[in-house]
Amino acid sequence: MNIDDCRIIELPKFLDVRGNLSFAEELKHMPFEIRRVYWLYDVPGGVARGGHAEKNNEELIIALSGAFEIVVDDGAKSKTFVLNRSYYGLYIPNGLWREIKEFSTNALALEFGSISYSADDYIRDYEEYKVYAKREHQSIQIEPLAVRNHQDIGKYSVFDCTMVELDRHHSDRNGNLTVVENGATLPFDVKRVYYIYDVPGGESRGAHAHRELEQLIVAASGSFTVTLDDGKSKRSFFLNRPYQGLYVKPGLWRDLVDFSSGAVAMVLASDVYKKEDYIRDYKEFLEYRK
Ligand code: T46
Repeated sequence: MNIDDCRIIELPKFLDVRGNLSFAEELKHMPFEIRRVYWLYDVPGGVARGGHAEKNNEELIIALSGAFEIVVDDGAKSKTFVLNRSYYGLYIPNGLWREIKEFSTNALALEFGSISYSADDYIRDYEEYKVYAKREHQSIQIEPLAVRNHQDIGKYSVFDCTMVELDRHHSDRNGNLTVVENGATLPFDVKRVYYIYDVPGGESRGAHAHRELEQLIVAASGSFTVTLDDGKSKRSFFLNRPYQGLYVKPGLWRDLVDFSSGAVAMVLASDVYKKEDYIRDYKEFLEYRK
C-alpha cells in the first residue's frame, strides 16, 4: 500500500483505417494476474462511485469511453487522476481509498481486479480506513490461476456459440456494473482484454479465425453485428447491450460489421496475444476446417 505506486500505464494503440484497437494483458500491462474484469456504465451525471478501500485487491482502471476523475487516498494524502483516453490505465495498488467521480455522459470505466470479489475486502467507512491505513500490513498471497489445457479443442460449429447474459448490478442512484470473474462466469479464464473503438462508419473488423483462442465479445457501448462462420454455416449476432456477450469458440471465422457511432467492441480473451493463433486467409481457413 503505497500511494506513490499509483501510476498511469500507457497501453498499446493500433491505429488503421478501420479504427483503433488497444489491449491490456495480465502481468504485462498490469503487475498482477487477472481474476476479475468489470465495467461501469450509465452512471448518472454528478454522482460518484467507489468511496471505499480494498485491502487486498489491486486494480487497473481504463476510461473506455468518455472521461472521469479518480481520487486515490492513503489516509494522509491524496492524488487525483483524470482518465479520458482508452489507451491509458491507472494502476491502483491494494489498500488505498478511492473514489471515481465527474463521469461524463456515456462514460464507460473498465476495471481489472487481482482477486475475486469479497465483501470482506472492502472498508467503506473512512474513519475506519484511516485507522487501518496507519497500521503496517502485508499483501495476501494470491492463489495461482487454475491451469486450463486446450487439448480437447475440437472443430466447433457456429451453433456452439451463444449469447451470454452477464450479471448486471443496477443502482438507480449510481448506474450499472457488470462483472466477469475468472473461474466463475465463463468457460475460460480471462488473460487479456482488448477493445476496438473510433471505427469509421462502414468499416469492418475481424476477417480471420483463431485456432485456440476463446472470446467473449461485448458491445460495451453502441452496437455492431458479429457474423461467425464454421466453413459450412454462418450465424449473425447483433450486440447492443453492455451486460450481454457473445461467447465464441475457437476455430471460427468472424467478421464485425455495422458499427454504430461511438461503438466500443470489448473482447475478453482466454490468452495473451499470439500472432500464430490467427488464420487470416479464408482459403486456408476452409482447408483448416476440413
Ligand atoms: C478478433 C477481433 C474481434 C496486438 O498487438 N495485440 C492484441 O491483443 C490484438 C487484439 C491486436 N494486436 C495488433 C495486431 C495488429 O497489428 O493490433 C493490430 C490490429 O489487429 P487486427 O487486425 O487483428 O484487428 P481486428 O479488429 O481485425 O481483430 C481483432 C482481434 O485481433 C481478433 O482477435 O477476434 O478483433
